[in-house]
Amino acid sequence: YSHSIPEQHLDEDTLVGIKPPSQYQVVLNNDDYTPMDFVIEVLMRFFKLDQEAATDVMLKVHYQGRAVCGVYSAEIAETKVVQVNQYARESQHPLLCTMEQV
Ligand code: TYC
Repeated sequence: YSHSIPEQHLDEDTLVGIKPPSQYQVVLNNDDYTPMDFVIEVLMRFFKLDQEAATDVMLKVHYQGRAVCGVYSAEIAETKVVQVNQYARESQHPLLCTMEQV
C-alpha cells in the first residue's frame, strides 16, 4: 500500500512549516471524596487500562495528588476530559480530569 503513494516534492518553505500535531497529557487529580473503585472503573472504561494498571494509576493519584492517564492529540484528549468529567458529575463525584500540553 505504501508503495502506491506517489512521492511528493515539497519546496523548502513548505517543509520548514510542517510540524507534528501537539500532544497533550490527560491528568486525573486527587480529591477526598471520589471512591477508589469509581476511579478504577473510569481508568478502565475511558483509558482502556486493565484492572492492575488502573489500580496503580489510581493509587498514584491518591498518594501523589495527580497522575497522567495517557497522552493524545488535542481532539482525543479534549474528548476524554469531557467524557470523564461528565460521567463523574452524573455519578455525583467531584473527580476532576484535566489536560496539559506536553
Ligand atoms: N482520594 C480518594 C479517596 O481516598 C481516591 C481518589 C483517587 C480520588 C484518585 C480521586 O483521581 C482520584 N477515596
